[in-house]
Amino acid sequence: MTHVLWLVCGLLFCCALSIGTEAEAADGDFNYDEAKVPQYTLPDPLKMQDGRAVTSSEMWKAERRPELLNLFRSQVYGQRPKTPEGITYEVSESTPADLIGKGLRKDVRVLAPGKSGEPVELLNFVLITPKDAKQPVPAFAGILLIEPTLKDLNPGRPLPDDVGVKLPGMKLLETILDRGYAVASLDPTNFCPDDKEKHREGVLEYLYPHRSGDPAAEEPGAIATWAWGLSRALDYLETDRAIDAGLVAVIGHSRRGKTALWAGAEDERFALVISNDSGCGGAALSRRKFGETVARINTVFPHWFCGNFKHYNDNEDSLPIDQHELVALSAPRPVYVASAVDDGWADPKGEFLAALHAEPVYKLFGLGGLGVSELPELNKSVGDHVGYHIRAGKHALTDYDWLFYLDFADKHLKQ
Ligand code: GTR
Repeated sequence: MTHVLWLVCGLLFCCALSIGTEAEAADGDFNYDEAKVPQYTLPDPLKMQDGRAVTSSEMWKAERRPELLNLFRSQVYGQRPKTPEGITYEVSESTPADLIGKGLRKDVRVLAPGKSGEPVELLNFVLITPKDAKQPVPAFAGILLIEPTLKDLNPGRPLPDDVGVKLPGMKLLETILDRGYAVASLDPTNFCPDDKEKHREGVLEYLYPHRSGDPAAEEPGAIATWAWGLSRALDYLETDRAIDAGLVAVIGHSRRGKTALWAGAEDERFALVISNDSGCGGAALSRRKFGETVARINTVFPHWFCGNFKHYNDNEDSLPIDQHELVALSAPRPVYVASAVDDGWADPKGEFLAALHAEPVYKLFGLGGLGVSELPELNKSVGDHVGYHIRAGKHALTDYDWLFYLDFADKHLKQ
């Protein structure tokens, strides 16, 4: 079936839930005019800080990648939280009636020893696997709200109201399962609440009980903490025989799209990386200052990034990195960046350019990038190891986006 037909189906099922309002800050202080984008020079991903050229994939892996990763850790997202000893899992299995026999659900609690040795929950996630799979399956992992399943099966459990991403209805979930993928969705509510006052009340309180306030200089912010949580979910997936843990794509939308990119940068076990409408601090180039800016994001969400990132408020040109190098940290694994045309706040063109300027790193590995140098037409997926599309419509993760991601995953994970 073509994508167009799928789009029509998607509309008919009326599943896609936009979270446009969450991301729209219609405010005269922000630039939405391409003519007013300042002149800027991007750091060269293939130039070491000491000026040496990166001339081989070996040198990228041994020298430049670690250098960039450290710069993003110390200047943008914060250092990786430490992983405690003695992690165990508690898994409860159920067969959701609303998946019409297609899916098996596991609720996984990741536990670590508390003060007096008793296990305490660090995080929890839901895993839905295709029920009749004959062999371990690839999976998508992210902070994704599998709303119908959670709501129907856990009537007593409140839905995180700020997750924003909804696997839009059972039709999509069925499609994902029918195409042979599992889905793992981390719940940030208690793990690392998306709240500037409360973000420490979960795992950060457990790991660093004497700290408080906004993240200090290189301390992990919420994005780094969520990304770390996705790695802990992946640790579990490595133990689950239903999953082929070498074939797990990390995916996310908006703030969860920023998280997916950072999770993929930090943890090379993720085989594929997908960022949907991730915007500022995600795929969008900071130096363009189009839509949301570094100063704005650090002011409204002071808990997302490390303290040092605030030095770049209204000072983007002094960043030692830009977000094309975050996209490049996925290399040589396939990476997909997507935008929505009415999502100016996230700077679709800046997202595209970050994907484009990640290409030289893929070339170093002999891999193809986008294959185009201008924004492609609407609703058309381009690219080889770097994928991209710009969808008609608003800020959202829709069925339509998912169908491109499924195709991209089929191409790269199912050879
Ligand atoms: C907005 C924020 C964006 C984006 C969005 C979302 O308010 O400014 O960076 O992450 O939220 O997560 O929906």
